[in-house]
Amino acid sequence: MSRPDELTSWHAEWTGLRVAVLGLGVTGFAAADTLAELGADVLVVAANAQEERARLLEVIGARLVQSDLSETPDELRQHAPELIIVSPGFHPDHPVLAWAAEASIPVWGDIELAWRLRDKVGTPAEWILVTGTNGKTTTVQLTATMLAAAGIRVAPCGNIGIPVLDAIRDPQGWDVLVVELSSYQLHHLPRSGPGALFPLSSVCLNVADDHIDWHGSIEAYREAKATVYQNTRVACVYNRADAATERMVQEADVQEGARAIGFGLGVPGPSDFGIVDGILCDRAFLEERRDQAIELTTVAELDLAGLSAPHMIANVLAASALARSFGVAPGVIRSALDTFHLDAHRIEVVAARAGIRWIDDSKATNPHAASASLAAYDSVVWVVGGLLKGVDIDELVGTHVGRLRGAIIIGVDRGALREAFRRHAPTLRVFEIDADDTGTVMPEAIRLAGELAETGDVVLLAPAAASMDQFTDYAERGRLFGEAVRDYLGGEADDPSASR
Ligand code: UMA
Repeated sequence: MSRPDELTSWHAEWTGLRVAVLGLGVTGFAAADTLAELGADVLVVAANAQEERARLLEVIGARLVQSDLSETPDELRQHAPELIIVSPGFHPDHPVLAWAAEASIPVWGDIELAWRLRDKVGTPAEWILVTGTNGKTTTVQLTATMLAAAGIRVAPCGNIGIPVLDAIRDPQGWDVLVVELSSYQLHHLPRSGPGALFPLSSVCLNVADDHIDWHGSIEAYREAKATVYQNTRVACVYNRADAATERMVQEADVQEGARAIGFGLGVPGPSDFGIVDGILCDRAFLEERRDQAIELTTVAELDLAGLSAPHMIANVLAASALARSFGVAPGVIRSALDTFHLDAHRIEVVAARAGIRWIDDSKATNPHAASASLAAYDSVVWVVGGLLKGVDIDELVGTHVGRLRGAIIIGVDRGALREAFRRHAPTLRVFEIDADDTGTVMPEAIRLAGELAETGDVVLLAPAAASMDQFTDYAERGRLFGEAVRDYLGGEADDPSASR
């Protein structure tokens, strides 16, 4: 056994361990900070390290090597690391990872490191894992809100933007961590051995084409996602409308007694969550033997909270299943949902005027998310495009062409979209924005959308693509969309909250 294998506790002997951390983003900094606190000898290697983080590394006593990492830097070789912690964004074929494999240096992701260190404060928290192509962050937030409403100390963390390593170092400790895991983070997780996770419950919400360029194939992407169910102890929650997720549960190596629990918009079978006559029901965690189903809430109530789009109801059902697996009472789930607010840029109505609603779903960064968004409306002027990340856009266009009044193509990968519209809707009015300047993309798109839209229409930003070609991130893309809409309407918008 190598030394790192034996390191399965915060209280183990980490002092002097030579560790290299790859990357100095949110994850890399949290890993370096944690390892420095443990007394390890930390070298951070990253391209384009942020100045503030580089300065903080000095304060905590970790060293930094800035390198484009096209090959393994000498300083890294000289450090002779016994362990490497890799940030999620590093491609599996990265030359430094190939070097580590050749030199038999163990490579862990931040999630594995956090799992091994989870006993820092008191009794370790239970972990609930959430992955899926779409809906992860919302489901994490819903689950955490439900648990918190029951008085449970809960931290949402992971890919949501809060490193799990920060959560496990909270001085008060937590009862439950609800951990959002990206396919990148899952790719780096071991399925067995000393670093394997044993979550209380887990869910893969759905799988559709995304991040194919990173994983290499849809099969590799699915395989990474399936890791979420490995060793689950209580509930493997899957999507009844997505057979791939059910198969993942069937094929996973779970703990004895773990149950497969389905969720879906139809009538639930035994051991499922679903809907009967507009009532969301739990048929899995029945409290009395004679109960047929437990009422959670109604579609009408979700509508009042802005949560009644079909994919949002699915997220609510999945989150309810996870919360129920930790024993949260149905009445608590209902009241938690009453006060829940969706984050910005997720089907956010930014303005409404003259019967036209302007909706920002900039978070729809892949075709699957955009499809769910489009399906919620009958007549749409669609603002679409950006970085397509190697996924096929043709089917999305073909599926929704009947509900389109027109389309505005933005972003760099316009060719595939142009071709899809030409094939599926040769008479549809389609405009392209050929702008180099970030500041002009949205104003131009909104002006054209305004020309196309008629009363009863929705102008929907659901790009089906990543934003980094022209914007810092999806949040900036959404913010600029909102600003352009408000400028275009000249301050005459109605109250958007009145027109969900
Ligand atoms: N770096 C290199 N070479 C590489 C890759 C990265 O040097 O080949 C360096 C960069 O210079 C930078 C650092 O690594 O110093 C960035 O690391 P990173 O890309 O892994 O990103 P972090 O800042 O650590 O943030 C990551 C997640 N990012 C990615 O997976 C790309 C964040 O998810 C997450 O919130 C955070 O950890 C905390 O867990 C973001 C994301 O876009 C939101 N996720 C993707 C998604 O949701 O689709 C997967």
